[in-house]
Amino acid sequence: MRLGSRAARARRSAFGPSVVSAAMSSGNGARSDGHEAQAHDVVVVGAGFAGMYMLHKLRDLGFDAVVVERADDVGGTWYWNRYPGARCDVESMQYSYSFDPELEQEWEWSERYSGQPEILRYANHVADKYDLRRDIRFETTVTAVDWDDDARQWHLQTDRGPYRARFVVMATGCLSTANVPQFEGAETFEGPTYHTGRWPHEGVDFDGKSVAVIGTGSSAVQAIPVIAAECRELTVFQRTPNYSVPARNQPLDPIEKADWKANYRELRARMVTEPAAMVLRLPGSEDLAKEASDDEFARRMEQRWAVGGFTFYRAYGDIALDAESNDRVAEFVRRKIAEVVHDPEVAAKLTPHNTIACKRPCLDTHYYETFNEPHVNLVDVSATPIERISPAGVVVDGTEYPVDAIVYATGFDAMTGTLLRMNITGRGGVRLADHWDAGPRTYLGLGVAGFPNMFTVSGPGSPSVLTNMIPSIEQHVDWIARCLVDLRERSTTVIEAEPDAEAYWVDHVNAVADLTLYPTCNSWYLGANIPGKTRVFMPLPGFPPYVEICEDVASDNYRGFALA
Ligand code: NA7
Repeated sequence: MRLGSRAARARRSAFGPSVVSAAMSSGNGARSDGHEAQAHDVVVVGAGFAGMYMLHKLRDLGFDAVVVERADDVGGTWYWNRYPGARCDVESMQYSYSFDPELEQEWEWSERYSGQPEILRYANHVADKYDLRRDIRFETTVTAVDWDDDARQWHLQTDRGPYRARFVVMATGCLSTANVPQFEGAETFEGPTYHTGRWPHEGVDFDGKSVAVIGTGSSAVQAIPVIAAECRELTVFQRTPNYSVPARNQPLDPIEKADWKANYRELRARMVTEPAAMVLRLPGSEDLAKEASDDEFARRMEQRWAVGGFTFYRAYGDIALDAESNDRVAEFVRRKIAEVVHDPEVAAKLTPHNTIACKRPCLDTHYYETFNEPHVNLVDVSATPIERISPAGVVVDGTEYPVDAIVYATGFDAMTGTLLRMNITGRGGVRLADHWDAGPRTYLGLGVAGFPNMFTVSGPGSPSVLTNMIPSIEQHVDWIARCLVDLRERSTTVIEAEPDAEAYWVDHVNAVADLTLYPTCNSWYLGANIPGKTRVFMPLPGFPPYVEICEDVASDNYRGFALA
């Protein structure tokens, strides 16, 4: 009954026949190659967790929506990042959708933190349960997105034909464009190469092989112990040492799982009152680390180290704010590295000296311990960068390290990379790449001035990557859906961020970031990992105040957006 009525509603355009028929009759629907553009109320780009929920929500509300996705199945991040050891750093009972209590109750997570295969199975389960695939066009890559001011709609070009829509929702993920450094001679390497974010679905076997891993970020920290266990010899090329805290992964305690399931509503409500949209195993403290006595500090940090996970970083309220407190916590981790790693020279190389947690914090399972293995080597490339890749291996400072395979754990062009590669052109032919020349500019991380009817999910300027992504995604999708319903009810067809509101928001995000220690090191949050990328802190710290502002803006007739 419910499905039937939804299908019936979905058959017509939620904005009436005007979108489709006007566009068709304007002649804009036909491509020169004769392909007729598919017309929809909304085209969603990306079928990860954001795109899947957006589609489900839009269909439920009676909109005619379609998703285009470059992969051949759902899952987004969890479709692509299949590297050995890939695992979510957010605990599994919290890294899941909250929108349907039935889904919450029926799905069984097996570990404290879910591995990639289990999360991908969950994504597939969601796609099956809500019959999402019928409105997802797989293996379809968007090549251009142009706003048509006369027809008040977007034209999307894809490698599988054109689309038209009143609205576009960019559910393209924050870490979806791989960063592969352009090492001289890379193409001459005779063995296989892999990027962690574009890992093949099958056929990777490191048994008996000598493997290079380039990079020591979150992905490498997860992959290195697992690859080391598989291969004959592992050589890690490290440019910047990283702080990592034990994850303490383990099978999920059935009592804990039952407790979450019995109290999901209350716990979900609590999650969204937390700065990173997740409930920690030990409550965050507002105490100041620099004021704690030595005994108290040691007791508290040891306790959090033993519990594992992000709770470590909330031991004190000023870790992300005060350099002295931050260094006290950093020193605690440095001492742990020295305790764990047997060879003092290796320990020294693995020891970071920058601000802790200003790069994306890593959680691990036996990361530092892995460097005690006799077949694991560490090459410091901080002072002497990788010179080139030879047919046989990696060359640093004139020394060739021969390997059978190279793993690039070199990260992503985060938050803006995928959006900019889509060739988006807004009002007056302005390119998004030009509008964002000095760094991304958004209003609330949801809209961009000059780019009407385009929404970004967890875009730059929103808390996104500083939070548990699924609640952040749900908050954005719910906001966008509410907005589209409000526009439909008011027969409003265009919504666009006002330049002043956008400018105010960019300043606000910078001002909040400047209160923290985040801008003090070269992280992908700042775009500092991509040569030539403008250095701007992209996400907004603090989930609860952000949610409040979004609610307030919507309730105040979408303050800061122009409605036409
Ligand atoms: P990251 O955190 O950006 O890590 C990339 C790593 O690659 C990092 O250690 C970089 O060193 C290193 N890197 C990048 N370019 C080079 C070159 N040219 N030479 C040597 N080393 C290099 O990406 P991840 O995939 O690990 O993490 C992203 C995840 O964060 C995401 O999947 C979420 O799980 C959270 P650097 O520090 O820049 O000196």
